[in-house]
Amino acid sequence: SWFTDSMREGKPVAVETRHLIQDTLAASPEATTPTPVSTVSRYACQRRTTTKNNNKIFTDAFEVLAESHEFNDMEGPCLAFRRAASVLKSLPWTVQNLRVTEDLPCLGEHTMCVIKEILQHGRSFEVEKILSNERYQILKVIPRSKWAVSKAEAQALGNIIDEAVRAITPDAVLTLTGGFRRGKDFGHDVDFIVTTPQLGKEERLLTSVIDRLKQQGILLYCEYQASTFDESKLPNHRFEAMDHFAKCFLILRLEDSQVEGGLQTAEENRRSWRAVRVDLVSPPVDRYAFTLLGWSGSRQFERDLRRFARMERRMLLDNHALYDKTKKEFLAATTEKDIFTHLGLEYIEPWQRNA
Ligand code: DCT
Ligand code: MG
Repeated sequence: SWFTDSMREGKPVAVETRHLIQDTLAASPEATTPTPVSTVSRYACQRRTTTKNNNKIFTDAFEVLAESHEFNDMEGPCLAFRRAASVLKSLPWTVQNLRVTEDLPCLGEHTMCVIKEILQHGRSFEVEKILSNERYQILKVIPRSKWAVSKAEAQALGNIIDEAVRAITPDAVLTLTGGFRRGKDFGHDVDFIVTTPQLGKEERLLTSVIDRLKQQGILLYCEYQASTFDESKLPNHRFEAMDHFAKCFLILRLEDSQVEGGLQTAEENRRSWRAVRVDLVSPPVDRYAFTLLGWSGSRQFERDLRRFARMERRMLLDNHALYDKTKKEFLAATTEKDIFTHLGLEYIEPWQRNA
């Protein structure tokens, strides 16, 4: 099995993990003891998580459990399994015994039981039961039925949109964000941010891009949402999943000839083009850094970044702004690094945000 294979590779059992905890949090006595103590932060924004997952056997099981709870509207346990999976994804080593998990955060009784089962039997019976459940299978088919987009296809789309954007506003900036910015090889869509140096010009830009794509005959579907962003309504104390900037959800027709190495379609389905989902968001330039950080994900990373800001710094972070509740002032940022600095966090590269 995968697990015994990785055991044979002889990966170290208790490798010291990187210490990412800073200032107040690092003042715990363990931080100064000479023995290597695995200090993994309970916040994903203080962990570096690449796309290389050394604990896939466990995190795949947790993902099934999280989904199953999600399908049953049980948000609490769902989040608990996602958090546990996220912690294991950040480890530069494979969990090989229960003892090493004792020092890890976010692992509850239930997740420990699953880890124990997998360590003993190479699989979890609870997970297998869910996988054989008909309701779970049906609900699972719905998200699976969508085609995954490849990196080459994302790049090809980037070129097409970049050309459209530049034809309209030569000094506009287009940035690839979402999972592809984090170095993922596949995604369910391609996310881009587009803005212009002149404040206020960005919203019209998006509608012009849509018109151009339509004229080119490659726009298969478009849902446009005008900006509802109102600076005077900041800071936003209410949690909202999405921002108020102008955005659109598109389905574009991507020609095989535009993609290096060809399309990712199965042999039997070979045709000269395929439909790809694209998200475009267009914030005013002074909000660009917040939007980039928010749209780069992962969802778990974003969730913990906001939670960290609120719980550890008394700050409110969203895709629009960062607000310091103690100083009662907004903290401006032109880059993502500025935001990490304001939060007193070490900078985490996009490819280390796959929490
Ligand atoms: N996002 C968020 N909260 C939401 C929706 C999105 O914080 N409710 C952020 C996280 C990632 C980014 O926006 C883009 O969203 P997705 O495309 O859904 O995520 P992704 O990481 O790009 O995943 P995929 O690779 O499957 O597209
Ligand atoms: Mg995406």
